[in-house]
Amino acid sequence: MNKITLVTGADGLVGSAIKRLNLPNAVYLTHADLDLTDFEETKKTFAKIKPNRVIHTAAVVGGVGANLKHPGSYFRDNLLINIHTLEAARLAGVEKLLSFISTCVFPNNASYPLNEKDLHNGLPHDSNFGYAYAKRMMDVQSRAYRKEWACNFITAIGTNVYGPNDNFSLENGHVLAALIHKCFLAKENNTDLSVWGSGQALREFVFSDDIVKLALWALNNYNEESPIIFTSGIETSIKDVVHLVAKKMGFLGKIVFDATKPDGQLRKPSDSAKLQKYLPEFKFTSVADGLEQTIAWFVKNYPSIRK
Ligand code: GFB
Repeated sequence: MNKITLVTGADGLVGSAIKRLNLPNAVYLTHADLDLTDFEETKKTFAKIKPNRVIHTAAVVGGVGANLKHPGSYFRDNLLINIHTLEAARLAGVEKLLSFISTCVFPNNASYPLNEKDLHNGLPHDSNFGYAYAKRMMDVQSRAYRKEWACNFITAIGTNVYGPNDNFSLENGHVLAALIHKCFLAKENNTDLSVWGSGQALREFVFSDDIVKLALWALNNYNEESPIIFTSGIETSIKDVVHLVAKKMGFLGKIVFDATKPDGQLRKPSDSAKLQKYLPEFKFTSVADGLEQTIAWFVKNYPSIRK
């Protein structure tokens, strides 16, 4: 019998990357198809589709700017989305569910590199505490459902994911998407390229197609109660990455760092040991290659991009 895989957030960065794979017997739900903050609708939809497996990528996300502006709605909407999705999956008898957390939800004062066991050992960074607590509850809910109902619900922890069909909003997007959009406009309008913060912050940038390969591996092979971090473990500074974006886009103008804008967490290096134990041969796409593919996608699709 062919197993049905339901993908939530199919119009998002990771969801649309999964959709590009054309998985057999997959059902893709976008926000327009189903409002996951509405439990009755969610329960009905899951009961109708009867998925065997779920890859839950839907979330209300944004970069440091959006998180600083919307801690309340990010907490409320992500908590509702996650509680409803996992409960509807349980009621529908889903055999395996994979959901996503991100390294920004770790305690701000955690020891480095961030390790899965430290997820709840301290307060998250103030810049995104609403989102962070909502996402941490997904780990709690997955563990609790495993204990009470033997649900095989697993969680993967992503870092700063980027790629085609990201949200390229100048104000609310994640850094690489926002910088590509800004650089495109600066080149077109012959203006400076303004970068937020000091440029000293470090991030582990992981290409969306890599996250999808790891997600499918986990869906088929990872069954542990504790989360697993999907990271290359390689940090890149914002300063270096903005020069890489400018080079790849042929921008020759001035790059200015706007100290009135937040740096957010200075760094959040995460531990790749668990992933390497399972997949020692996995090869991550380099930031240079991933940026090349993302920029090509952006230039080809502009202006019909999410912004
Ligand atoms: O992707 P980002 O906004 O979120 O990265 P976080 C922010 C870093 O990039 C900060 C710098 O150091 C910013 O100063 N930056 C420079 C910019 N220019 C820009 C710009 O034009 N736009 C943006 N957005 N940043 C998020 C969490 O943290 O990480 C989310 O808040 C999520 O919840 C995401 O988990 C993965 O990496 O700081």
